[in-house]
Amino acid sequence: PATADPGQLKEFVATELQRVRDRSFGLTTAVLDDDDLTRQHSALMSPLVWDLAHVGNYEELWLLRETAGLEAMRPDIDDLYDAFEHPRSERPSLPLLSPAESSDYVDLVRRKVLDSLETVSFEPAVPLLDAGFVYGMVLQHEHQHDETMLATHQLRRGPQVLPVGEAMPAPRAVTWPAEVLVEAGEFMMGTSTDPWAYDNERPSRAVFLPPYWIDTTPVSVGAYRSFVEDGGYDDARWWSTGGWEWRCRSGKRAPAFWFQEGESWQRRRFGVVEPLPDDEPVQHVCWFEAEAYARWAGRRLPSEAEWEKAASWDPATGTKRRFPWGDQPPSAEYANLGQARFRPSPVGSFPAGASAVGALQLLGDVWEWTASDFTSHPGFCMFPYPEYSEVFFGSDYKVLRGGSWATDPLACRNTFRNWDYPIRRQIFAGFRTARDA
Ligand code: AVJ
Ligand code: FE
Repeated sequence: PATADPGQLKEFVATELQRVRDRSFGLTTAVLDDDDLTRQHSALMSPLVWDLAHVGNYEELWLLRETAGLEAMRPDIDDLYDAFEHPRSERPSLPLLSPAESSDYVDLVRRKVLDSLETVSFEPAVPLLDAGFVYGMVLQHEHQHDETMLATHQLRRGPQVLPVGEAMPAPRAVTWPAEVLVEAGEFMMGTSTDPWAYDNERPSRAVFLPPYWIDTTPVSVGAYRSFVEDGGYDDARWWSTGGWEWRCRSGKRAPAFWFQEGESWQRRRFGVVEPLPDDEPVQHVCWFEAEAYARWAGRRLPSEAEWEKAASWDPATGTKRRFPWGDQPPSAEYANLGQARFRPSPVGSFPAGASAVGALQLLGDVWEWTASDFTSHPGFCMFPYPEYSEVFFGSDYKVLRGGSWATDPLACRNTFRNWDYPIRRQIFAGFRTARDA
């Protein structure tokens, strides 16, 4: 939020609540019939109607019960929409609300939220309300589920219902250096001041890193295709033990949604088949594939500290930026975010979005796998509930940074941490590589 004034903050919250809800309906009831909304398109994903009612239930929990002190509207449905009660694979067989009931439920919750927003006070002394934190949490939650719904759309078979976006012309022919140098030194990692940052991003602390080189842009489809065509998937040398196990068990030979027709490579994207665009960042690769590519290229994945320093640290001034280009909010000139195009932009786009060290496309386009496990950072303090991040800490999940073309500007920043299993390919994830200097 750009303001500390409570009146303006409320106006901002109300506008953003409307904007995210338009987005959610635009991915569900506005484009799909009841059968499509209630079916499970992949065992990895919830039926879309589950996501819709789940965001309403989460909003009710945090904004109506916890914040406004209201009674549960539908105590009978809480269990159905608790992500920890039922794994995704079970969700289609639950007695879920129908699409019409779900949309009525989320509407009713929302009307009560807007009523209570009028009288709520953003008390700095109440951590949930300080700077409207709990509203920011609910807004980001719905945007995160909208991105998950887009991944479900990508897995769905059937005719196209989403805009696929025009192919973008290649960016002006500037030849960027392949990599940029980040000098040795301390930087401030994480944040203690960003009002809507999650617990896992806090607190801000000094981290020393030796010098390293990091790719100027994410790895392109063309570069990744060279790895595929060089027999990369048949050569155990490039793969970690876990990665080779995944490769053999899964039988995968290329990123998800790629296929070959004769000599030419195609991909399927939101129900449309199109030639594989060599100049886009590669997406739909798992962590094991990213790691294998990096080894083949004689490089490695950056740690999340290396990623964050390259994105956020201005060595000239010794200050941290909220976004790679500075503290100004994202716009079309800086980054490809917010499902504006339904695809990544060509590598080398957005020169105005460069970080202080000259790296491009750190925010938007594709999430970037890092070498790091999703662990707590020193000084971590769980807030406001352990199931957002604390229960996922450990060595099961790998950290992704930066946000994709499907991530809303409200739900990303230089310190934001995403995570997933190293075998997952349904998210809009690619990577860039690094090496010691
Ligand atoms: C932060 C994207 C990993 O989707 O599992 C949604 C976000 N948390 N509902 C997820 C989340 C609770 C989370 N990620
Ligand atoms: Fe959720």
